[in-house]
Amino acid sequence: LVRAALRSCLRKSPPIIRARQLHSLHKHPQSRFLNVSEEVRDAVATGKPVVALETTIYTHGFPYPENIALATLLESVVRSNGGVPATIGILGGTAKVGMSPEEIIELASTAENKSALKVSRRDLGYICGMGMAGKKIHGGTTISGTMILSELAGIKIFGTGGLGGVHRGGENTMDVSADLTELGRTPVTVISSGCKSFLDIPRTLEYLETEGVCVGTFADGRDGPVDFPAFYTRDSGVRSPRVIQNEAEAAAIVYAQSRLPVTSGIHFANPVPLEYSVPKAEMDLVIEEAVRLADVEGYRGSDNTPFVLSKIKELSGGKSIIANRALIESNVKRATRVAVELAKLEA
Ligand code: PSU
Ligand code: MN
Repeated sequence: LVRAALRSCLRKSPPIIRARQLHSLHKHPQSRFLNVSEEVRDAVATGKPVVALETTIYTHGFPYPENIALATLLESVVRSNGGVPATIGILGGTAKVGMSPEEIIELASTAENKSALKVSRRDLGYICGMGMAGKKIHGGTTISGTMILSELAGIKIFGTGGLGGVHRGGENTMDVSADLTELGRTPVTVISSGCKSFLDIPRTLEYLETEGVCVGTFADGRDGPVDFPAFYTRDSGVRSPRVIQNEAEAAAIVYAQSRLPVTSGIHFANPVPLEYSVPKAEMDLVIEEAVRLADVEGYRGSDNTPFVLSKIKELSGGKSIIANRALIESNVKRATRVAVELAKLEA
């Protein structure tokens, strides 16, 4: 009787079943809502360094056709540094991890008529469900949306431009990017150039601490305290909680955290390359004006970030676009090197 009870107990053992189901999800992540390319599936299964790339920067950030040139550049940066790129977005209500060049062109082309949705955690069920109901919508995934899909596909490293944050006045509006809560709950490492200073950077860092997110900034041999970068500029006036020197240190942190019962994400900030940094005072003026216009014209909620970004572009001329492209490229290269170091540790 005891043996029979034990046997039935074992059979029901939920943690083991759950672990197996999770494992099989990573091995066979396909479903009617999620499509992972064969190349990415194979790379994940064989421990190759895979780097996730988001698509909101193409649908809501860069204009067409520069966005397609950027997407192509970023994929080639990953490959030439020894990684496998996984561009992630939504096509007709299906989440795609590892989009083909044709799929990227189809999604990026929506920038012309702004027909794609900006997809963060709250929008994933909506856009996939609408696809099932016959309304095929395309979507560019934000950092939050891209992290969820990366994790489902077994991808641990993700390189992009800038992180969302607590908006100025967020203590009243409660406009806090879903990127921050996602970093608190999803074990993916995001490498970006920090956040643009149209956001409240001190409150953003406080929020990330509360969410349990490790935040470190690459110093590359610089001594002394290092600022958490403010996208176009290396200084934000706010110290980075942690400083790391190189990709090997970053990978060791990712590896250690994955072996500990800590399931939050990690953010490594990569300061803009010096030769492309825009003087802070110059950028501050532009940003003040962009934030003022958003307020006057009533751009709130998820429309706020794209509006402010487009005004910054307009007011700073081509300069911000050049810096933007240079820093994304540098972040994606950095992300690939971290993924390569991590693959060595996991081999
Ligand atoms: N910040 C930038 N560039 C961007 C974004 C933020 O400097 O392209 C995009 C990213 O996709 C990010 C999203 O995940 O905006 C955050 O939007 P929101 O602030 O509405 O959460
Ligand atoms: Mn918001």
